[in-house]
Amino acid sequence: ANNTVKTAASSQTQGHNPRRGVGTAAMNRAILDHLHFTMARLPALASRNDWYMALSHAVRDRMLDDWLASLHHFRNKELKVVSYLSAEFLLGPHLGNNLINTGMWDAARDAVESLGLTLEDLLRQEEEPGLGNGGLGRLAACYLDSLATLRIPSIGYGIRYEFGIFDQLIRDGWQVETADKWLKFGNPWEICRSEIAYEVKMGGHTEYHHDADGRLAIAWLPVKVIKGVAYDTPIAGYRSRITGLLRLWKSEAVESFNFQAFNAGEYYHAVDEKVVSESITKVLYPNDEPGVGKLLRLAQQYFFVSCSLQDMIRVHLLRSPRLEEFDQTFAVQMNDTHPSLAVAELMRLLVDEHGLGWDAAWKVTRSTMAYTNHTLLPEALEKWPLQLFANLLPRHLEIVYEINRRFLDEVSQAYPGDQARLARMSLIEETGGKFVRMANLASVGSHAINGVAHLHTELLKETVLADFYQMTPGKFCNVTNGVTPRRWVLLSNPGLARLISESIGEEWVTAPEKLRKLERFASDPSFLSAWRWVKDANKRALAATILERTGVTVDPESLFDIQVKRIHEYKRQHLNLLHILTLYHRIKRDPGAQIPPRTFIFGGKAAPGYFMAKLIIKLINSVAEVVNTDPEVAGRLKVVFFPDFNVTNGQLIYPAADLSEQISTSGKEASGTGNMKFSLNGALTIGTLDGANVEIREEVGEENFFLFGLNATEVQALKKSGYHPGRFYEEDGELREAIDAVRSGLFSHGDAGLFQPLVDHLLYDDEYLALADYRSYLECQERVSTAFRQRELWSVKSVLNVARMGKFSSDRSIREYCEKIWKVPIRPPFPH
Ligand code: 475
Repeated sequence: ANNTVKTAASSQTQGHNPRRGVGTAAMNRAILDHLHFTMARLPALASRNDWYMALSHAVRDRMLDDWLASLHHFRNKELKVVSYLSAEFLLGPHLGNNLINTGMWDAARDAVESLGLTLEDLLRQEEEPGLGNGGLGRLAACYLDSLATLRIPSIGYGIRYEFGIFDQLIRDGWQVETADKWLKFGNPWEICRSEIAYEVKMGGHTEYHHDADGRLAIAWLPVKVIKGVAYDTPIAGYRSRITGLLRLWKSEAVESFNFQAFNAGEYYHAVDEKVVSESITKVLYPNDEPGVGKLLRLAQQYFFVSCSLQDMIRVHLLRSPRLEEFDQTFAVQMNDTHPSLAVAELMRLLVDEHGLGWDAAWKVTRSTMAYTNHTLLPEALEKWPLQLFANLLPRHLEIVYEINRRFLDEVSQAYPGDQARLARMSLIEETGGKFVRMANLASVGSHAINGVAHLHTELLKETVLADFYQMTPGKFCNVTNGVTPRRWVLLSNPGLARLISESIGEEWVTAPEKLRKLERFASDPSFLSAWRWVKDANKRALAATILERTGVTVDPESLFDIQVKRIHEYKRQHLNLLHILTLYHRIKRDPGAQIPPRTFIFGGKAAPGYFMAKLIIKLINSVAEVVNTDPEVAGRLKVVFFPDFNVTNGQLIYPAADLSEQISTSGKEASGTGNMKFSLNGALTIGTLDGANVEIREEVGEENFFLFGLNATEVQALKKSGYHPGRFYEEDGELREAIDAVRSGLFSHGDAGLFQPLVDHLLYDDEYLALADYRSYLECQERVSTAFRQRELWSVKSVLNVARMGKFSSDRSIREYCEKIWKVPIRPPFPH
């Protein structure tokens, strides 16, 4: 930068990167040094958290050489930088992952043990940064891992929420939310860059005047200016010597603006202002919240998008003064529509602040931006009430209108006289209140639009974005999601990772297609028994934690049947419940019934304002209470709600599953990524033809996947012909019995009213066709039970699942983004 101070040292730093000592002795020394100099603690008085902090600082130190070298890429004109804009990054704990990716695990473990501690204990100390709701945020985190592993210069841009996703407690069977205070004990992984800060304007109005040269100049006179400060977190690639950058923005008051009238009377007013400014990045919004249009959420979106684009422009100007070439410096990916204000903001920065003409600015904006869609649920498509948008972003509304005017001209040229199409494609919705449609803004402003699984992309083209597809089919492509095998196998399932590596070598970690080599071990009895041993150990570990957290004893020999994901009607946790209720009734009817023991494990958070989802949690817990304590069940069925499902808990849960529940209504789950984590850890899937399930089944083979239910076409047809859930209820005795039991108060201490809303919803609406798929699901579950009786065969299927899951590595997804969308060359792997 211009303000770099030249010193004797600065001329000799480039290219020369001595790695700090990574042996056990050096680590031991570094931990003690940090305990002393960073934590200011004597070893005898240090808490476990002090040791965790000292170790983490020692590890971070050792990541800095690679990181500083990687930051240099941003200035290299030859390298395009991927900028991943996301309102959420659900990272999960850093320490273990960084130890794995940098190869420092053994040294750290030995150093910690030489100090009389265990690495396991220190790992447990970390509060995970839960800066996301679920799939979308976790996907962003997997992509950062892959970008760094593939040595692609990248920056993840987002929001440094002070409170991430709430912690979930279960009280009397109900979900209770508590604040996630992840920063309470400090965050050793981030570095505050006070000097990297930008001002963000909000509110007010615009004025037009002619400048000295007679040109029209536009001034936005805001009522408020907020400062965004960068907090950087290094993201280690797997043995790649490249460290990616996650840059999160924290909002602060602008001193000059707020404190300009600094006198006694204004002081408290100024402090008030500071509180308001800092509130922008206070809290992560839960998804699935009914009642759109929270001003603070729009402010968050604009805030992080503006800081990020200003930062990118600064970086670009270090390379070249020509902003027309911005698209050669950055490829910007918008993770859903949450960052789609970037289209209007980049136009504003280029036109208003940097003097580009509209056409030049539009050309470079479009060729820079790309948009990923993550949902087909029409109610989840973001739109902002026009008045609210106008109040916060008056200049952006003008820009949106201008984009829209020009765009609708193109539409009417392409489709003369098609008024209905114009109304549908407009960036402004005008039927029943006015709104700005963010998916339309993102689509118009991007050169590429992608869905996250093959089926999802096809449905996108046919439904929510059909008009855009018809007009510009070439913009559309599919990139099926993936997950990182580093966190989701190496770190979370070390036993399985070791067995795999001992059998086929270690290449699978970065070349998962090599997992295919496991296929020939599927007929080796001693390998299969080692495989089973690993799974059983994982099940015992989960059983111990379940006992500790819920007081429920579960049998590690039983089939672990697991559904963990956000609670939502379209994901159909209640369909899973109907199966449990049916098994329960079969046992009650015939206490000697041959039912192979099963443990049903649920986990997931409900949006705090989503009543039906919360009622489903209550019902799971209520059924658990009755079933788990009924002596006639005799331990054959256990139901567990594992509280506070998050990344940390996921790392324990996925490796312990026998059966993965992926039972959404076909056509509703965009992709799913939990489905991939389960199968990669040797679970078999019971699922519908939805999202990435379709592709998982194709890969692992239909004989190794339990398929049931209507497909997306049949779902559409049934809905069109008029769906009457009541008929399924009338015609299926077992279904009736299950629903009647819920209705009777059997699970609510006789309170027949408690679950009435859920029952009514199923009988009279059942938007997600749980009753239509019930019988097919039950029959399929019987095939599961039969298969599980033949343990050897089950293990073969389990091995084949893992062997054939290579496609679902996020490395493959990132390579596809590079090729199809970002036009970033794939660099050869780092030789190690
Ligand atoms: C899909 N979150 C999964 C996953 O592509 C898919 C929505 C609004 C506000 C905040 N967060 C959201 C999502 O929409 C989300 O997580 N979507 C999920 O994205 C990754 O695998 O099918 O439901």
